[in-house]
Amino acid sequence: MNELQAIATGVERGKNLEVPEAVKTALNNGIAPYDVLIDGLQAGLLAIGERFKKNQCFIPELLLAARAMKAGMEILRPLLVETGAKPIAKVVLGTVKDDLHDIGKNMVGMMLEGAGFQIIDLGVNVSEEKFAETVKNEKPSILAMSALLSTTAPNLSTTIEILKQTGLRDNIKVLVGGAPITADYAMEIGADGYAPDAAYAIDKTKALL
Ligand code: B1M
Repeated sequence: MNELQAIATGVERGKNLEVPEAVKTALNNGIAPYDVLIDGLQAGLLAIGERFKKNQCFIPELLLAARAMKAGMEILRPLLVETGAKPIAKVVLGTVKDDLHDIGKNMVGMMLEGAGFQIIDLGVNVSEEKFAETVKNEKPSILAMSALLSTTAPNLSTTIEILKQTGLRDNIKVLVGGAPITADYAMEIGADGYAPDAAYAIDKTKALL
């Protein structure tokens, strides 16, 4: 088994002590941090997601896999976000109300931070009011929202509506993403942009400025 497969298998099996060690080994062997993230950590999580879909594993296994992924991401974080430069722009980031998925959002945050943006991460289960209040107080250039469930995707739309009602919408660009979101859906709800993954989120955020 090569280094990346070892990381993916470790995540899939929820080995939160072994995964950081496997990440360090891969980095020491010269594998790039981004490749470790995508082809190692994320690959493991996607694999367990497929098993979950087929009822071959259950929520506790998903939680253990998510914990192992996060343990590996902590090793990568300083390597992905290292930048001494003045921030390009401020981004408020969060996962919408009723949605507890944060791994993809955290990846987007890390990648944007690495690309020189200042990130204000509101976490998960963020209400429309909390997003609006933060936009009002922090005056970011971009509001970046994740939704991972088809049942929570409409909360992207209700947040945009509240921004309109409170007069905040015109001063900000809204970027949305997450597994159930498509470019068409983003356009339909009045977002300014959509990105299918964390790498594309950087290009899209820069393009929106
Ligand atoms: Co959940 N879950 N989960 N889960 N979970 C999914 C999302 C699901 C697809 C699994 C499945 O059925 N195959 C399914 C959703 C189905 C749907 O709605 N269409 C699902 C379900 C049903 C649920 C529950 C309802 C299960 C239950 O209780 N019966 C429940 C809901 C809880 C809640 O939120 N209220 C639930 C719970 C959980 C856990 C808590 C156990 C755990 C989350 C832990 C955590 O995040 N801290 C969990 C996990 C781990 C998953 C899977 C396995 C992995 C999600 C993930 O982190 N993916 C997932 C199956 C899967 O994705 N294959 C699943 C890796 C991550 C890097 O990808 O988040 O898509 P992703 O992010 C990508 C892109 O989407 C994009 O970039 C990222 C990186 O490339 N992106 C953006 C994301 N945000 C972006 C923002 C942007 C731009 C791009 O701009 C702002």
